[in-house]
Amino acid sequence: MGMQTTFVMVKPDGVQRGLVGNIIQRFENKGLRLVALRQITPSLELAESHYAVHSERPFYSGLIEFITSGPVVAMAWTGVDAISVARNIIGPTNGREAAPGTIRGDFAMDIGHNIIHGSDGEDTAAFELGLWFPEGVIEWTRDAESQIYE
Ligand code: DAT
Ligand code: MG
Repeated sequence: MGMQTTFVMVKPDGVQRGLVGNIIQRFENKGLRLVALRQITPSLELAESHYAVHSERPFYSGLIEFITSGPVVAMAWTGVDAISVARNIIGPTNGREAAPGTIRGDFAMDIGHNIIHGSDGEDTAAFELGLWFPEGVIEWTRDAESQIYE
């Protein structure tokens, strides 16, 4: 158990369906802390780097075509065990098998168009954060009380 930062991305289907706000709300509600946020239509190069681990899979070309088809919202979230916590919020890959209450369980009916990506381990998270946020993330801690009064 320890503090981790994980990479999360709302895919083009999630952006087009207007689910970005709902998705961010779930991570905030859980207690994770948003440390980076960026909307971008991924270049072919960025998409291929991100999904390089799947380059030999039969679905790879469709996956690249999908992820470069429009804007995505890339985020970094920090918290204790943030990688597995985020994966639990997201749910398993196939939306039809994902339990209600998870993002994929609530919003997805497909395995490819499954709304959201989350890093699957520490090495993956480090790689993906460096890829999408080469400038690094924002160092901050929450202190709501001091913001309520001037
Ligand atoms: P996850 O996104 O749950 O970590 P993954 O890493 O195995 O899943 O696969 C990456 C993405 O590739 C996944 O979100 C959707 C797509 N994908 C995976 N398996 C697929 C399949 N059998 N057919 C079509 N797309 C698939
Ligand atoms: Mg994965």
